[in-house]
Amino acid sequence: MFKRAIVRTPGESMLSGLTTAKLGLPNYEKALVQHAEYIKVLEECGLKVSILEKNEQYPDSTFVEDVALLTKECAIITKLGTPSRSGETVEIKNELSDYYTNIEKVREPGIVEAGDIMMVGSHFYIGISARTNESGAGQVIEYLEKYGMSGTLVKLDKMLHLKTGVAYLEQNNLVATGELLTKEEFQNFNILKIDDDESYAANCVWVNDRVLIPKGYPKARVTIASAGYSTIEVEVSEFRKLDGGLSCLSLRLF
Ligand code: CIR
Repeated sequence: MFKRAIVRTPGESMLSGLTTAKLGLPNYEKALVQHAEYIKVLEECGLKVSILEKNEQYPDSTFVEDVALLTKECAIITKLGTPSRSGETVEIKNELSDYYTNIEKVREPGIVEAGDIMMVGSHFYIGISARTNESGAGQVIEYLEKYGMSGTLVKLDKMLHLKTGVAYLEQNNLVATGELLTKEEFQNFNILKIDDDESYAANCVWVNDRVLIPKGYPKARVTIASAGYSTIEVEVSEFRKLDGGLSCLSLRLF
């Protein structure tokens, strides 16, 4: 179960955030409303939410999930894989030191964004993508092993991050779409398939027996609800315009 979450209010500079989505510029006012709603939903799921101040210097800094991997035993500060985001990790260490005594850090030539890392109990699947390389993933696995956990690599061809297309919902249930449906590594899970036309909804999040899913993906919602989950829809259209999903907007702590 999660107890806390860390989020960061988006700054107006989000309008110049990185994107491949071709959905137009985000509307800042709408993004603020959606972000506030996201926080409310996390609170509804029983989490105490720490809200970091916006940081205009980093247009993508609202996507806090990428800056650290949080496990039950340690926090691992990542090394973001794109120059415009590389400074985002600097202040997170202070924030995490309130909750963790064991804080590790990925170093060059490694790059890792935690959107590429999916937790399944004490095992972590790490996507090798344009943002996470083998050196970075290898360092993460070493740290995990140091604290009695484990990790394996999953090579990605198309997705921005591993969790762009896959989400673990506990009880062996895995939501997946696109290239991740057929990965050998995932064939022992009960796969809940998300169709290509709703692939954005594959980035959903299990939070204390509820599943947060983006608003506007009815087939995905039925698929997840049919597996026995209570779903909560959250509107995140403005973050989607920057390739960001629901999971990217928070760091969840035990
Ligand atoms: C980026 O390209 O870095 C941001 N615009 C979106 C990051 C989304 N994060 C995630 O999927 N974990």
